[in-house]
Amino acid sequence: MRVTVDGAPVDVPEGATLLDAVRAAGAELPALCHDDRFDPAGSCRTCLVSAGGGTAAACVTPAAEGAEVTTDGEELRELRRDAVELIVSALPPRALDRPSELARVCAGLGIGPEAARGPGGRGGDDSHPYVHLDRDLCIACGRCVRMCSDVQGAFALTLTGRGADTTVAPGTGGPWLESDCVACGGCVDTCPTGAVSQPGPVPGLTSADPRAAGVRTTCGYCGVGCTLDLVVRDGRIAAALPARDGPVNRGHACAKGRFAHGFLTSPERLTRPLVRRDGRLEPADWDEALAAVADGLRRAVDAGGPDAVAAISSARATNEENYLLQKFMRTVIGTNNIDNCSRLCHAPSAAGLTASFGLPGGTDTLEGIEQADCLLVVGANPVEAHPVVGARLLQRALRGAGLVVADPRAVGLARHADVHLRPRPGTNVALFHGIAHVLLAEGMTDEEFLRERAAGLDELRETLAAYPPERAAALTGVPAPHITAAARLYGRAERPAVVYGLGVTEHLHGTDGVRTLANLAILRGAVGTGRGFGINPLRGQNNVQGASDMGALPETLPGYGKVTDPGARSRAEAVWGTPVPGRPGLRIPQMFAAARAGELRALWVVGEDVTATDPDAGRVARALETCPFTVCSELFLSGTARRADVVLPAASWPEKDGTFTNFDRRVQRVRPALAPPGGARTDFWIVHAVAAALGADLGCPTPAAALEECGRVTGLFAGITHARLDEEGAVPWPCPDPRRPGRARLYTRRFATPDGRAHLSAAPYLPPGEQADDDYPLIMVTGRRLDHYNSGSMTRRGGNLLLAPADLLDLHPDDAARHGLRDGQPVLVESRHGRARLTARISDDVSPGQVFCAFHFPGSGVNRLTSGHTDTATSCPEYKVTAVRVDAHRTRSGR
Ligand SMILES: Nc1nc2c(c(=O)[nH]1)N[C@H]1C(S)=C(S)[C@@H](COP(=O)(O)OP(=O)(O)OC[C@H]3O[C@@H](n4cnc5c(=O)[nH]c(N)nc54)[C@H](O)[C@@H]3O)O[C@H]1N2
Ligand SMILES: Nc1nc2c(c(=O)[nH]1)N[C@H]1C(S)=C(S)[C@@H](COP(=O)(O)OP(=O)(O)OC[C@H]3O[C@@H](n4cnc5c(=O)[nH]c(N)nc54)[C@H](O)[C@@H]3O)O[C@H]1N2
Ligand code: SF4
Ligand code: FES
Ligand SMILES: [Mo]
Repeated sequence: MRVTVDGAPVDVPEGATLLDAVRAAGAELPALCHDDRFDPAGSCRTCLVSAGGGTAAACVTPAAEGAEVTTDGEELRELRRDAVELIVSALPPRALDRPSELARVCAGLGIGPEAARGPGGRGGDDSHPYVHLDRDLCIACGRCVRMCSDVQGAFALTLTGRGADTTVAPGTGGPWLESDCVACGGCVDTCPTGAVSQPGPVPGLTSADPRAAGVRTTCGYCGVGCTLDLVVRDGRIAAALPARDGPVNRGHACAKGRFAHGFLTSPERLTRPLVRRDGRLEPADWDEALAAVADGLRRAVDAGGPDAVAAISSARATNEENYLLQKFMRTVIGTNNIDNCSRLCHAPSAAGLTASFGLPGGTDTLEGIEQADCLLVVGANPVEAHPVVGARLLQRALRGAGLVVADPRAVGLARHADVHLRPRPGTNVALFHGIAHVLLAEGMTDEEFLRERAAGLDELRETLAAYPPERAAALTGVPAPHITAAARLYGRAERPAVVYGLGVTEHLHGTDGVRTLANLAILRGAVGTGRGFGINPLRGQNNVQGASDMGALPETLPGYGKVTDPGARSRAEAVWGTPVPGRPGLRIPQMFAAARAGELRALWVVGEDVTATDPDAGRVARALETCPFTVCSELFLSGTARRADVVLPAASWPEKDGTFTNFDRRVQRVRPALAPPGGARTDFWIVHAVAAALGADLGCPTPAAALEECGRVTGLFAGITHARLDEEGAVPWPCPDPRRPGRARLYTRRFATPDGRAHLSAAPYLPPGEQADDDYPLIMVTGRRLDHYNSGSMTRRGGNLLLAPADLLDLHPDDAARHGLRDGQPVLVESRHGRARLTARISDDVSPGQVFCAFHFPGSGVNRLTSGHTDTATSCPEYKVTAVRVDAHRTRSGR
């Protein structure tokens, strides 16, 4: 559509406003109550233009074909100046002292500090570690409130007071810290005056500020992959601004990526290698530490051959680092004993999605969510674990998409769900079969799709005969009418989307869970169509997709060629110039078992605190103690590092160069904003150095060269280079061709299975590995909380600790009463495997007979409770089902 701005023609898309047109024409216009991230309100009148013979607020006026807009002219300027002057007059003079959008607008209109004549003295709120409120600076534009409701969906803020005294405040009335604020930083980033701001050296800095120009990188916490601009002052991150053109996050972020950077400068950061001497870890220089590593690895190989050595690679580290470590293990040590924490979370997704569709990733791109008319969110809590995606899903539901949540707990999205299914933990397969049964019984399947593009319908139909809703209800505890209602919502939607998480995978039959969930998308023909969202796992760690893509897995090479496939091996061998072992290596649980059995003689753990996060921690600790030589590359002296013979100090994501691959397969750049502290080095440097200490040269001297080399091993990433990413921002794989875009949406023509069809699974429901009994009457589910990240090694070192100071055990009021437990009371939790100490939180977010806790404080010992049961197909631990008993924990004083 073409409009004219101050006499010059400009093209704008359908639905654009006059403000969009003005900006597209390169003209400046104040817009103090507006932000592109939410719909306009049109309340401040600072964006006045003339159009259609009158004066209009540009932000709320739709642009029409041929419209003529004027921004120039003394009269219009005067009107805008009056509007801004009126706003400014209520503020105290200091309001214009500091850089802010308001200050820039005033400068542009020639409004000086004398215009600010307000009395001030309205006070503020600095209870929160990351968000401070200075009421004197608030102009009640409502942007923070709308960011909070329309983007984040937290609804934590409101405007209170009358007339000129109106300011923002938490809706709960009390201090900000105790409000519903989730610390996404949205209010801080939109506030035009700095009234709501991040404390620190650059208060009031926002992503719209010309001062912002930070180092553009990708968040190193979760798999969403938010683009952040890191602004550094005095060697610290002063702000991590959410990039408005971030391909995934579009100007949004969460409490971790946005604010949780205190760990970087923690005095506990490892800055020198440590080597065990006479039983104690002592500081050493790099030469000594590397010699000790080389010596330990050599001895292990001498004593037990290459397969006596294993490495756990880090899903926190970059693609290039993972590529290098697996290359090191395969070509220098000569073993496939390499794995990563995908084993602990989405290995069943990789296996299940490959079996169903052909490739081990989600089927579509997050953008597909925008078209979905029904969301089926299963065993995932994105509001806490993938907040930027969670916020998008919530907005989609608030704007009318149907929402079915399947989770035993009342997670954040469940509050907005049309149907909340609460299966007993470990009964997903029965639930999915119940839904599938209804889809078939009520004719809600896509016959043509099933005929043309799917396989396995007859076998599935036979299995499903045994799962009418009533039987599924008996197995899962979900009332039959809820199962039917969910099936109808999903089954009648045009473009339904499935989003799922660890509540599907971390089970004894996790791979069956993934496959039988995929059945629903196949039955509906809602996958491989190129419209909608298909089925997508919310992968966890910042680079867990990438660690697996790069071949840090015992059974597959970079790009998922099987180590047992001579063709795949020879392709890698041609690039690496050395033979690649053909025997699959050990998976993480098998590594520990081999260590306990005396067969594993050296273990190198990179960036994973296995003593805190692997299940049945007592047995993990025993494995590390039995293993004759262990190395740990870490930021901190974690439980795993404390047990190691050599500890190597590593750099963290804001100190690294490389790439991460997010949950929807987008490869994005990671760029260093800071130097690692002291003698800490990147994992890339460390792997090279260890290889060199063994007399080997791994080639690919830079991360860019490593990614390029990986592209020669596998076509999946052949078209992706650092240079290309620097230009394009993000490129999804598969991307075999540097001149063509990657494929964000898979299978639009055929599935990647050998026969090109999507495969339905007829696996029956089988019960979980752990069962409650009289001794252990409660089922414990473990998972995540918003403010902490996994082992908590990073989020416990900084302001997030103030937001969530301890691991809590959620108990239903009935169970609390039965066990005589009060809210806030210390509680002893015991399972068949160990004991843990937590703090009781009484809440009906959990069902009776179930308890929930996170594992973010290793000291509380949650993973001493979890069992050694693992997914039968992939060895992913059954973290979601542990039988426990609880007891009031008596302290020494006897109270
Ligand atoms: N804040 C924060 N964010 C994180 C992380 C973190 O530690 N903290 N970790 C990251 C990582 S590594 C990962 S893998 C992701 C994980 O992200 P999610 O998969 O969303 O996380 P979880 O909380 O572990 O589990 C999801 C849900 O599964 C439910 N559930 C348990 N058992 C069952 C079941 O049998 N059936 C069904 N339908 N649901 C069940 C639980 O109640 C829980 O709400 O999060 C990532 N993001
Ligand atoms: N009970 C229970 N346990 C679980 C789960 C559950 O749901 N329930 N979920 C499981 C899942 S899904 C996962 S992914 C695992 C996660 O388990 P982990 O991978 O052990 O957890 P993280 O805290 O993410 O961090 C790993 C360690 O890496 C270090 N680190 C961070 N960045 C870097 C880096 O760049 N280089 C190096 N060398 N080190 C770095 C951190 O300091 C931290 O100690 O936990 C699993 N454990
Ligand atoms: S949603 Fe995930 S990627 Fe985005 S800022 Fe938060 S932790 Fe980082
Ligand atoms: S920005 Fe248009 S009325 Fe406020
Ligand atoms: Mo994970």
